[in-house]
Amino acid sequence: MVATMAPMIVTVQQHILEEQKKRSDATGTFSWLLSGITLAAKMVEAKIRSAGLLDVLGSLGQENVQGETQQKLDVYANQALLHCLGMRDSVAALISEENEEPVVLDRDEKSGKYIIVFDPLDGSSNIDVNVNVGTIFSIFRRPDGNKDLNAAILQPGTEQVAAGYVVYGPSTVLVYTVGSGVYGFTLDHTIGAFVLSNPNMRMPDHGSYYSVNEANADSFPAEYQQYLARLRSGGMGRKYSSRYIGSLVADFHRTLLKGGIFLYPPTAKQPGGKLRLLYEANPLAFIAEQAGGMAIHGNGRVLDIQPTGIHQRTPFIVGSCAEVEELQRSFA
Ligand code: AHM
Ligand code: MG
Repeated sequence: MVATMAPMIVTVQQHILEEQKKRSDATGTFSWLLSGITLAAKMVEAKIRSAGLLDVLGSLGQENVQGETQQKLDVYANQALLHCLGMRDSVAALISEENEEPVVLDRDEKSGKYIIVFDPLDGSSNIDVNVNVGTIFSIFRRPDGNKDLNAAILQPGTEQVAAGYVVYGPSTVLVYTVGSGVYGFTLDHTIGAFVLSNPNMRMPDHGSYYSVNEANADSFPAEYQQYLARLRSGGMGRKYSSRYIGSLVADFHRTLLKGGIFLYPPTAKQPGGKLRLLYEANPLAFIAEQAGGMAIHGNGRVLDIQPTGIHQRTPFIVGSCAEVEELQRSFA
């Protein structure tokens, strides 16, 4: 009798190792570093799953550096990432949405090769109502011979060596890129591992959804208002529906899978945009481009912005080429 083999599974760790083998400078350091992110993600997901049972919902009554009230799970997620990544020798600095200043680790230049930027729990105002939230991360290499860590931290998005996000939804999904395509993994609780579920993810060339907080539309610049009117009227040759969760990772994940466009334009209240460049826009822009989509801040590419501060904000428009190019043309 011939034994039947179970279908082969590929865990995220195996996948990262395979990706690294394709590179001549592979030392295993990078995969060890990424394993810190997956470990923290599993800790956060376990806490979120038990959120209704334990006393982890709701606000801690403290404000973070953006002046937003910190949710308890925000604090837990931040500590999990700082702990899991801070223990890796290869990490020189950690930049979190929840910390005003970079966390600089005492590493020499040779071992401390990487700088990691993250939003530990994006969309956390949605937790109390059981809506998807996420973790977003981005990894930079510390330039060789660079002693000034502050300068090394403020690199444009084109210099990212890896980026990804975890969406804590009905399933927990991790999506990442190291600049050679985009891969998605679903957490399999039976074996406690992220398993490859979406190989070589591609954003459709166009889609049928637009995603924006329309309550702000009256204060968008004219180009955005006219563009949204064209989407609604069928003036772009198809009928669009609107979808807005208000949780960036979830809105982005849908846009990656289904196509269409997500916009957070400048508003009267936030003339420079609301979303943060380093740990929200840049990682998702890198993933979108790697999947064949586009990400702009108006008349230019998000990844080309030279950051001037770690918590800087930017207008953020991301999605399928057809929809994003159409908007970009209005700024020409
Ligand atoms: P947060 O980092 O404080 O959670 O804020 C970011 C969130 C994004 O997840 C989402 O895209 C956006 O804020 C929604 O903003 P708004 O409520 O203004 O539409
Ligand atoms: Mg955020």
